[in-house]
Amino acid sequence: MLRLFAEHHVRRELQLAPVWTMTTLDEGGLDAPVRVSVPSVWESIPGLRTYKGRAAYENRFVGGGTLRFVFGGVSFMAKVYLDGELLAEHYGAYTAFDVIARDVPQGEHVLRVEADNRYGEASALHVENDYYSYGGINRPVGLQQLRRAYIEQLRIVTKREGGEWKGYVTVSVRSLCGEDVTVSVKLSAADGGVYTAPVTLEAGGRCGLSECIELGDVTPWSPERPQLYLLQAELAVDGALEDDLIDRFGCREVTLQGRRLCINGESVRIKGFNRHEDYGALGSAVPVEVMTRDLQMMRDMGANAVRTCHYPNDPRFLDLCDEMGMLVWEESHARGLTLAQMQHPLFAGQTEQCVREMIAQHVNHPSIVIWGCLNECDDITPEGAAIYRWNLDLLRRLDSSRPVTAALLDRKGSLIFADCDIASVNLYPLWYHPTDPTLHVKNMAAYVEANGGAGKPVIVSEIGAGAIYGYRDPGAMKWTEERQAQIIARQIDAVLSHPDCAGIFLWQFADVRVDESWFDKRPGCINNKGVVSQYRRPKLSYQTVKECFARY
Ligand code: ADA
Repeated sequence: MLRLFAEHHVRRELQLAPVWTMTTLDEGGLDAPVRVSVPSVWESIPGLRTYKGRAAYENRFVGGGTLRFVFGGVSFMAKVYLDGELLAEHYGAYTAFDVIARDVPQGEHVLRVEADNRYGEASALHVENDYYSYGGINRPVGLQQLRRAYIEQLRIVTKREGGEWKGYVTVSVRSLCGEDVTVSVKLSAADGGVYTAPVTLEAGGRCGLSECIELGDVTPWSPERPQLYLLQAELAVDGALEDDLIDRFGCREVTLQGRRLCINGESVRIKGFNRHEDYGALGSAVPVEVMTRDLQMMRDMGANAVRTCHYPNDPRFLDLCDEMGMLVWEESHARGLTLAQMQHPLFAGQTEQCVREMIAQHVNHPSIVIWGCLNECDDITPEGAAIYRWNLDLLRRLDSSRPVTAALLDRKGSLIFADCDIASVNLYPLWYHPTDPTLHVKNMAAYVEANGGAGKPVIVSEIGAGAIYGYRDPGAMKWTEERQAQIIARQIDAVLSHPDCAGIFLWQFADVRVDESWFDKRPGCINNKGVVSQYRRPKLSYQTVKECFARY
């Protein structure tokens, strides 16, 4: 399942066998094919812990007609073949893509996916970094059978007007047949329902339909009461029911009032974590059990928010955030790129694709309250700032219902505070430099105020310290759990006691694997600033965070 609820009652879903045959294709791989369950990453196989290359995944299935293959995520370059014929290619591990094959004869077929995690000229965003770009089919795969037309996208924006909740819905329908047909959509959401007027859909074309639904007596979505509703779209083609798409939504409006983020007019103080999709040997193919537990642990520590650093997350994780009332800052993919890297010939296209896919795929999640982009890239040269502006504007153009921001490096000279709705900075006082956190936060907020961010909410988008799990010593030297706990306590107090700060995202929830080029700064090739280990064992700082968050 790609989501945590049924997306279709009408569209036929076929089952792919969960275990595929994987063959490595490059040097350093295995001598023979192996059977692997999907989703997974090949680094979970001991002999492939450091394999950088390609692997072919094959799955035999029985089916026919018009088939749609949906890939939740392939890390990080994919080629999809059906019976030996190349059907599609996709870049980027963290967004879904689909492939449609028409007139497939009924019978047995071979689906082959080549995943490739080699850095190089073809990749501007996946580069050697302070997290790991795993290889494999790291999110679920779906197979569906379509008919003459299908619903490609469903989007709802909820607004409270005159005391009543309304859902502004747009549906995009795509024709898969060779003649013109008449299509209409029945939309149901909460207590409301509406039929779109029939329109002619040209052979092979697309059309967009929009309607406003009066939602009736609904309970608004809030962190305390995360009430969700289903939005169901049923497509009639020449009067016959042929397809459907179901999504979930919540009724809520996100606004900025002065220096605060508000949900339905109520101000919230963000107490959050940065969380990478990474779980020990399972890498980025994080099971739903772990996602659920992660969120429960964050809640237990008193957190109400999570930042999906530094890329769009698995929609099942976002589904859980919707259900649990966790506020999400979701961002497109890019971390720590220099101007030269931002001027890579593929950078503009790959970032744009990631932003477009992220918003199209995740826009209905009520938990997402902030869109972000370009973590710690070049915001201090005119060229870099222009790229930031372009990305921030793209986010706004694609969705004007949420504030946009970017987590910036802690330094002087940013040119883009004025372009962000929220000013966000990553700080590491007492870890990378010995500055007192209260003074550092005060200076940072004053700097933001004087350099384009006047009056804006300020978020400390990262703050934290490292600790090697299990390394304890009363001397509390660097890398001990004691030292981490002491530093984090002072950092949280410094941020949350500052009147300009709308919130904090601690760096980070759990330890993660990093690329080997970071080995000298990251013991064990692990970024160990987690308050829990790679396998979610709490460090001393877990209790510290709980106590500090409880004070605010
Ligand atoms: C940065 C960056 C993170 C991580 C962190 C750290 O702010 O955004 O990805 O590298 O620092 O651990 O130093």
